[in-house]
Amino acid sequence: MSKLITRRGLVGAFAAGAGSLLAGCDRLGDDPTFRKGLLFRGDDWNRSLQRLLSNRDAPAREYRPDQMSPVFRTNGTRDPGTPDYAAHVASNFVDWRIPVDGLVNRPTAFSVAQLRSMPLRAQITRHDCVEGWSAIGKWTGPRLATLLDVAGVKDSARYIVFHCADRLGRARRPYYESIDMVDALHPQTILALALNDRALSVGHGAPVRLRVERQLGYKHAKYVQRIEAVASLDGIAGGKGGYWEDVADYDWYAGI
Ligand SMILES: Nc1nc2c(c(=O)[nH]1)N[C@H]1C(S)=C(S)[C@@H](COP(=O)(O)O)O[C@H]1N2
Ligand SMILES: [Mo]
Repeated sequence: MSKLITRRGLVGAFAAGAGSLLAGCDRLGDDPTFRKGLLFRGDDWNRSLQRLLSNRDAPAREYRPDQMSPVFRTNGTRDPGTPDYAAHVASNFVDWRIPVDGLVNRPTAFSVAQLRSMPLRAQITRHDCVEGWSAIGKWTGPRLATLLDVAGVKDSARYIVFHCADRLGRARRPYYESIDMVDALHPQTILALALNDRALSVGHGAPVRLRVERQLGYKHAKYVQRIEAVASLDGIAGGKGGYWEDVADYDWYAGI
């Protein structure tokens, strides 16, 4: 979270002018977070200002089909490699279920078929990995917001955590990632079922992976097997909100 924290100084400096900025900004009127009145709730004040100043609602750039990369490489885990995952591959993920739980009113487990039957969004975006490569591809899937709506995410939820089916490193720690509600509800945040019009390959995170455009590659959790709404990241694994955040001190907010 270092970026959020380091921006606080900046945010404070702009606070005096924020009232007039807010008044002139109709765009906020459409936003569920703002409608719920979160904006003026003490602790969220800085976060909301930070969002306003950095324009966190802005869409990521989308590209034309002719700009798509001929090859989209894979990175990190290329196959979770467990007997359980192999069985799901063999049965084409018919029994794969993604529970959405934690701070929700109606915990719900979604099958891949259910996700496929939701309104789907397709977006051609650029993936940027910290290791120094990028690729442009077309991702298709339902918005995360749709699932959160079905499950009835509570107002007390501040983060959405993605628990993955793979384990990494010598310690075999499970991969996981998390995002805040600004990114969770963003229209381009989807649970991708397909890359370039084909069902996700094992290498790219079959059957379901997160796309959180405007953040770096490691935030895009592959092999999503559980989605949890939480008020704090403290109790989860190393407490820093993601596998790489825990083991290598990567920034939690990996904005591009
Ligand atoms: N579950 C899981 N998700 C993951 C990773 C991983 O190792 N495990 N690697 C991350 C990194 S660093 C990148 S760059 C992208 C790579 O996605 P791709 O293999 O589809 O190109 O996945 C991200 N999501
Ligand atoms: Mo990456």
